[in-house]
Amino acid sequence: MVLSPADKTNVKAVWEKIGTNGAAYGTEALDRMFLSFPTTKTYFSHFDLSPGSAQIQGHGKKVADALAHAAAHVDELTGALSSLSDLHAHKLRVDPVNFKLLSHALLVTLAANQPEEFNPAVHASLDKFLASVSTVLTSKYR
Ligand code: HNI
Repeated sequence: MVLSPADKTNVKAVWEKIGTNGAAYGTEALDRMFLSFPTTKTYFSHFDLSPGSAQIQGHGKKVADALAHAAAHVDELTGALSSLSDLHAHKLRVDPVNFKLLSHALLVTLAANQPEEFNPAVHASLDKFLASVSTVLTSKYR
C-alpha cells in the first residue's frame, strides 16, 4: 500500500484536527467494533466489555496514541510500529482479519465525528493509512 503525498497530507491534517479527542474516538471505535463484530471480543476476554468501560477507555487512548505516532511517522511505519508488530503477531496472535474490522470502526467513528473533513478523498487516504498500519502489525503473523 503506497500513500501518495496527497494521502500523507490528508492523514496528517485529520490527526491534527483530532487533537485531544483521540482517546474518545479510540473508545468509540472499540465500542463499535465489539458491538458490530462480536468475535473480536475473544481477544479481550480479560476486559470489562460494557460500552465505554474504564478498560475500553484506557485501551482506546492507547490505540489512538499509537495511530497518532504512526501518522507522525508515516514514511517509516515499519520501524515506528516494530514493537507493536511483535506484540500483535507473536504475543497476542491477533488474526489479521480483525484489523479490517477495527479499521472499519475507526473510519466510521471519524466520519461520524468529523463529517466536514470526511470527504471521499480523505476517506480514501485514511483507508490506505489504516491498511498500511494493519499490514505492519500483521506482517509477522504465522
Ligand atoms: Ni491492539 C494492545 C494498538 C489492532 C487486540 N494494541 C494494544 C496496544 C496498542 C495497540 C497501542 C497496547 C500496547 C501496550 O500496552 O504496550 N491495536 C493497536 C492498533 C491497531 C490494533 C494501532 C490497529 C489499528 N489490537 C488490534 C486488533 C485487535 C487488537 C484488530 C483484536 C481484535 N491489542 C489487542 C489486545 C491488546 C492490544 C488484546 C492487549 C490489551 C491488554 O491491555 O491486555
